[in-house]
Amino acid sequence: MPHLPTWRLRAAFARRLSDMYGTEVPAYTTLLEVAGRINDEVARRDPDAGRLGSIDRVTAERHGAIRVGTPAELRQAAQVFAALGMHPVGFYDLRDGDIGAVPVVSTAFRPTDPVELDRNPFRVFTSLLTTGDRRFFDPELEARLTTFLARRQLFPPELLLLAERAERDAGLDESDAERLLTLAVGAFTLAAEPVDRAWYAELERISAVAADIGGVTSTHINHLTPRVLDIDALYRRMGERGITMIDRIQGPPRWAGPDVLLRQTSFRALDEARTFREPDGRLTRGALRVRFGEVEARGIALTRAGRARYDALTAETDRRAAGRPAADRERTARALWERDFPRTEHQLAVEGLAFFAHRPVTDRPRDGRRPPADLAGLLTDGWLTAEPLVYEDFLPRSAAGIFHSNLTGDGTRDPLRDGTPFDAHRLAEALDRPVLDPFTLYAEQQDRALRGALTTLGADAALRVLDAPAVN
Ligand code: OOG
Ligand code: NI
Repeated sequence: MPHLPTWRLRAAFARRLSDMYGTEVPAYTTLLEVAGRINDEVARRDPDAGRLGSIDRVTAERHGAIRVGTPAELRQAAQVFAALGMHPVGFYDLRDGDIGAVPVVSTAFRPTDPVELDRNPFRVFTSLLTTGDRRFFDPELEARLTTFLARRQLFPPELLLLAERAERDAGLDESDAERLLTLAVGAFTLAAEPVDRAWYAELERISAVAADIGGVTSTHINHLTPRVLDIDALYRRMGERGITMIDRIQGPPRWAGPDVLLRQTSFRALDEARTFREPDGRLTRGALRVRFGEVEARGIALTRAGRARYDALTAETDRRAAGRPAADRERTARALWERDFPRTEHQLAVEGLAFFAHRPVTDRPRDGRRPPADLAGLLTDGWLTAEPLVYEDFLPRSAAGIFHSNLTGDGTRDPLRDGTPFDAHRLAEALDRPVLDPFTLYAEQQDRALRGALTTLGADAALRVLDAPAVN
């Protein structure tokens, strides 16, 4: 029987999940329509539209978000994603942001190889409830949560076995693939199981996210996010269709310079009908509103130095725009960016602020001249071109902002208590798999391309630029 390789499983999963989510959240279908139309318009008017990914990749591109309750559940989710060629990248701690702290730590499962990313870049932001964090949960509530979570099974054993096999064999035959996909989509579908009203409400007082994770017996996809080439146009057009978006687009401002990192915005999903079990045992109909719609525009991946520049600009924007309306903030941000951020990709490359794949230019007469031995010279004199690498990850501040703007209440957090220390290392232990560092992945990709390009140019001296700190 034909073998379906990992990437086909991933692409099929992303498509089926999208179809399923469209039946659950109708506004998502509207969002896909509007995003698709805008992408076509941009592709027609802008010859550079494919610079950060082919239009086919961008049209199929989604990220999802899921939330789990225990390290064991996280390991099982990781097994399912490993079957699809998605690995944990990055560590995000959303517990003590100044806006909208939520009791979770997160990672993103995604492909890491550039070829795999081109085939299908599906990624899932995955959050783990930090039940041991005393700012949110006292020991007694933690114990009850642990008991509740230990009794549920998010992923059927048959799915986990198939996923192990798919990971080991880098794919499955057609009938096993069909079974894996059906079970995997099923695991992320909103379950009909009644929600225990009192238990849910008790957790909701602490955090709506805690209730969404620990108040029910299954998990579900929280949102699925398409990628759009002009997010400002999308924001306006969704408003015209009567869908109320949050008050702004998170991330860098719209400006005349290069698109970097990630810009995201979202809207709250409507009430969703759920069955509740009341304290007296009766079943009643009610509604919950925990899921939302989100859309994003992706830009160039920044190096650590570039990211530090971005973080500094964001902090300065916050300082100046504190207490002002969203439109003022956007103007303030734009003015600061125009003052402090490189206005061209070339400048980003020369200053080592963003990641690029360098390609050799071999079709120019050189009159026997040798390539210079520094990256800036190689770029400025036209020996190399630099293709930007797309940012494949998330921004903790935008994530916290998006979580927050879609919650019902602020919940309660006791700031006087200490949080449990949690870092990438501890998350890797919980996962029993390494958590990869996004900066290292981009740097390796850049490095490989640059070595190849310099070898083609015969730029022996220039190979030494690889050791210069500005490169990554
Ligand atoms: C995850 C929120 C983070 C993003 O795009 O930054 C996120 C969640 O709501 O579970 O998806
Ligand atoms: Ni998201």
